[in-house]
Amino acid sequence: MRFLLVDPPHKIWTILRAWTPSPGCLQLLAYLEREQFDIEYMDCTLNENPWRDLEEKIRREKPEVVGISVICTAFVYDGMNAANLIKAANPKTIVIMGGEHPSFMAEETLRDCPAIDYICVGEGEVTLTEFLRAIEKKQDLSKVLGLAHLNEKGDFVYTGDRPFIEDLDILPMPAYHLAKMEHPFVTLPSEGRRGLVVNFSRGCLWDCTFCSESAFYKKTWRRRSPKLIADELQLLKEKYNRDIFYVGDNTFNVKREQGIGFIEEMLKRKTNQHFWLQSRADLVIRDEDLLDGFREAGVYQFMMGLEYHSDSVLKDIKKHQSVEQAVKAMELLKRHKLMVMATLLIGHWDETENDRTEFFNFFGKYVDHFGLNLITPLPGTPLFYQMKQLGRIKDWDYRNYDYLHAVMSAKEVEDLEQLNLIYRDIMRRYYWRPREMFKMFSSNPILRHHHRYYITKVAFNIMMHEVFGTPIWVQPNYQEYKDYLVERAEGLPKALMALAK
Ligand code: B12
Ligand code: SF4
Repeated sequence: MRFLLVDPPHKIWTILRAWTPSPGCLQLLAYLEREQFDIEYMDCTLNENPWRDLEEKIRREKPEVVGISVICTAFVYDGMNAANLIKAANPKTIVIMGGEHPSFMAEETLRDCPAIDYICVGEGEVTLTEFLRAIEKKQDLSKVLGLAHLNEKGDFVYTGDRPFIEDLDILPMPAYHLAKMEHPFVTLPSEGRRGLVVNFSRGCLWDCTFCSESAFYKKTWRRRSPKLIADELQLLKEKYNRDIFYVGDNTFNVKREQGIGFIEEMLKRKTNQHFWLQSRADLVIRDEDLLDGFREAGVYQFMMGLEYHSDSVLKDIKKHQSVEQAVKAMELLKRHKLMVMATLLIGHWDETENDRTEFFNFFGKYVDHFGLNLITPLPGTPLFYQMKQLGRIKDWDYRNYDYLHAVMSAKEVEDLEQLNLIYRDIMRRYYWRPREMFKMFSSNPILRHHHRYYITKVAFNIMMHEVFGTPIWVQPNYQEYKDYLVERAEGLPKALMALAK
């Protein structure tokens, strides 16, 4: 039986003009490969003609089952469009979708897009394996946990929660050999080195109200052991020439031992690779004595969700962290010559202009990288249900659920476009300050490169767009699905046009 896993056509990560094969997809593929399925992977974003190539592949090869991965809410329409195209190209193909958003919104997604036959709710490896085996042997799918679908009467059916894999070390090495590792988008802009996004753990033990990861993994945390992490990194160095990484783990050092193990392994391997890790302020403080070790092991930056400059907001979003801890963690990182990236949230309900000025002055003083976001009620999170009930969600177009667009109003700012302008204005004020300009000449090569890249490529492009109306950069191979349908109008069923999102 042939199984094709599709990462549908997306816009690449505009901020860095980069892309990465989804670590979750590569993990799924490796698992299926070990189970000896006949598998293939299509990361459409990297194709010359993403929609056409997908359609032609389905027509030509007619895989029995196609899996579609949707890891961000903002990508869900891309996934639905892909499902519609696949069904139009071969109605017999069974389509299963997986990922965070469809897991949380299974019924809504199935009803919105009848071309999706099943949704895998939660972690995919075991559910997908059992699903494919059951299809192969024509067995009863109701026994496969973690599956959602609509029955003949149109009722929503869910087979029940699939328990998490207890030990992530049983998973094979992600299937990098199936990814287009040499594609020019697959990197991170960083001082002549080739980068990649990797992932070594799942979940987090905290429960910040806006966090979809904590909700997806039900406040649990599991990790690959440091030896396997180091094996993966070594493979990436030796076979794929990768030496700089954004480690996507939500909270890398939930347990102190994870940090200690990582440092020991990386010092032993001497691969001369560099890492940007994510953590929390309280954990950075707890592991102060490990910070030099982290640096020597190749870590150059910690990204922390510091979110806001006031304890009342931190309490409101259940950060379980104080402003004092944020300051201490930033100072410690600086003292140990590690860079500070803060992810921050504006657009809170009670926020005033004065709050935003204080916010800007507070974080502007400390951080090397300013990860500004607009608070977003991601489906599945406590914030989503809270805001839905309060009627504060004003934009239901999931494309805008990317932290860069306002989708909820605030008490003083009803208009979402106004909030978007406020966001852009803070970003502009931050990056056009002399302090940030000087970073383009910093003696720290990574900081220098980031700021040169960000200011000359991204900020300058946006400024030219705003002042002279020149187009915002878009990747050359990106095509809106609607435009593809127009191009193909003659050859596709008319009804498909109406479904384009
Ligand atoms: C890699 C990554 C990316 C890559 C995208 C890679 C890709 N090909 O899609 C890059 C770096 C480009 C990226 C960008 C963004 N990202 Co991102 N990213 C991640 C990251 C770090 C890892 C994802 C991952 O692999 N996880 C590990 C695997 C094991 O989990 P998984 O992907 O959920 O997959 C499992 C299941 O969901 C399921 N499954 C998944 N697919 C399928 C398919 C089938 C058929 C089946 C059966 C099962 C299944 O099985 C998998 C294995 O168990 C996560 C954070 C995290 N730690 O997860 C954020 C995350 C997914 N990103 C997020 C966001 C918001 C973004 C941005 C929108 C942010 C921004 N403003 O820049 C951008 C948008 C991109 C763009 N076009 O501009 C959010 C999504 C939240 C949400 N619910 O929408 C996350 C969760 C981070 C966060 N906590 O905020 N991202
Ligand atoms: S600490 Fe970070 S990963 Fe953990 S729940 Fe909060 S936002 Fe999510």
